Amino acid sequence: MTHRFTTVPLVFERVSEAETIRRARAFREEIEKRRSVRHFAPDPIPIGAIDECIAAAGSAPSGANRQPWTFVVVTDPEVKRAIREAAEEEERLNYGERMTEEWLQALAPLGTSSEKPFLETAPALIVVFRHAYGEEGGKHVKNYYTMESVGIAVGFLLAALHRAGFATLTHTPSPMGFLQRILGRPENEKAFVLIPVGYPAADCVVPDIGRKPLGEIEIVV
Ligand code: IYR
Repeated sequence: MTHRFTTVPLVFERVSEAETIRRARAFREEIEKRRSVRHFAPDPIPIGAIDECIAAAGSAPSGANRQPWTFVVVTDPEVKRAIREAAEEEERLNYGERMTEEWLQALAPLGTSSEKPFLETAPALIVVFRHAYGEEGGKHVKNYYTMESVGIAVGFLLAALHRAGFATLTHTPSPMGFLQRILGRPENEKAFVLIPVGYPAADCVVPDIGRKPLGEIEIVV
């Protein structure tokens, strides 16, 4: 019954140590410039680039290679408005009742609120769905490490979108059941994250925050 995949030679370009360090540094310098953007220009984006970035995300490793993800690209203003309204409804409950005082205080320096205009101003929203289980021939099949798998794919996606020249935000207006409903996704697909994509507004500002230095996050044993 069980079968093994046939194998093919690995396509892999091994480069010199100096080139490895150069590439690692170049990537670091580029990805360090990524910031979460909450003020978007209404300018349209080349949607073909979004397709490329989603294809890059879809190349991520996943548990048992189940690729337990769907990426829904929303550009229709009506659908964006419906998503904004539903998200703000959840966020009003989050900020008003559900979030603890400690959580609200942790967010206060960022100045976020239940108002989410970027859900309409961003020219595209990518909603990433996690397949909690799979469907094959009407039967449920188990998926593995879906949180980890989709998290890795979203990392690829954010890096690809940044590389392509887009600004992004990772937004989680939980609970996100409304996204499954509005976008008509099946029962097994759970919204994982909502990513507004576009260009920053001309007057866009971001919080003046730093990242932990390497010495604080890396331990070499
Ligand atoms: N989802 C809410 C609250 C929020 C939570 C965290 I943790 C953040 O880093 C930022 C916001 C919102 O998007 O406003």
